[in-house]
Amino acid sequence: MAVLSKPVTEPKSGLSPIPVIDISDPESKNALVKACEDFGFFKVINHGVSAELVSVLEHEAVEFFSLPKSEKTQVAGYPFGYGNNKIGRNGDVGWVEYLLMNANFDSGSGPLFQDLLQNPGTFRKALEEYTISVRKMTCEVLEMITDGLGIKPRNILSNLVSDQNTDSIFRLNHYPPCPLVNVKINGGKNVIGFGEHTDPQIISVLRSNNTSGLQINLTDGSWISVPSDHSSFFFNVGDSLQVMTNGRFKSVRHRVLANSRKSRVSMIYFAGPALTQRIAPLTCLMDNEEERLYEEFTWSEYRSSAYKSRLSDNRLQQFERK
Ligand code: GA4
Repeated sequence: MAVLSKPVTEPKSGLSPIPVIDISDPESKNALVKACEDFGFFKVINHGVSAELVSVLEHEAVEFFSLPKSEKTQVAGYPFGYGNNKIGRNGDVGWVEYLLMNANFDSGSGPLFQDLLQNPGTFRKALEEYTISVRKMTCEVLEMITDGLGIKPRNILSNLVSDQNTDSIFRLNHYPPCPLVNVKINGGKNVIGFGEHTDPQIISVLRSNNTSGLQINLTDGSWISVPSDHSSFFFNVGDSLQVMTNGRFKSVRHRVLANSRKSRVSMIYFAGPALTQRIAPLTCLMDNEEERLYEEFTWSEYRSSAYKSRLSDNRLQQFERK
């Protein structure tokens, strides 16, 4: 199926400008803040997440996606479950199949495919261990960010994610090789894996295999490719963190281009707050005369409005203060 996007701008050549942050060094806190301000995006190394854990989960994901379609569609569902080509409910499509699930295993609402696989226990265990470990790393990063911002308490952001009612989700994406990738359709539009969008949550943590495709949008409007790196994690600021920092951090637009030769497998942890959490600019971060750029909302309100939108919409616009 051909899936269309706006014409693709060629990425800038040369060395990648994407900030690389060593989180084993507490001094990285200032570089982290700068990355969130300048790009809303950074790569994390020395993260402490076990490579074994990652590879077990990737193996399970590959096994799942190689099942016959008739089996995968047995766990199709909305919002959680298997999906193919359709993204969300409002007409967006992409060259992608995926599994979306609740990442809060504490809430007892883990994934829904227990009966599907030959060895469902292994898949579930890998998912649970991975999300627990990635959540821990995410909390460390958020605490380094608060240190870098010079605000207290240092768990003011990490608490949102470690809350027992956290509304965090986990996504496994499989982008099969796309034979149409170099074919220009409808006047030069290209096939897209996952269309441009921002993430509604606080922060998202992506890990992929060594197939490229991810691009981010810079503040000057140009797109750059993110060189793949299977042993690192890529973080992107979400809309909610943009609001909490009163626009100081950028919720980065990103997209995935289809690849003509190789499969891309990515795993993304979307760290979200509890549904009742109020999202508003943090007063401890604002100067005396600074104006609040956003109206306050609860995560539940924002999530429902986001899920009614199209992928590429500017979802924060309606919450901007006039
Ligand atoms: C983008 C971030 C996450 O992948 C996601 C996506 C969700 C979906 O795939 O169902 C949305 C998209 C995402 C934002 C706008 C709405 C909802 C698709 C869509 C068109 C799971 C999420 O939380 O928001």
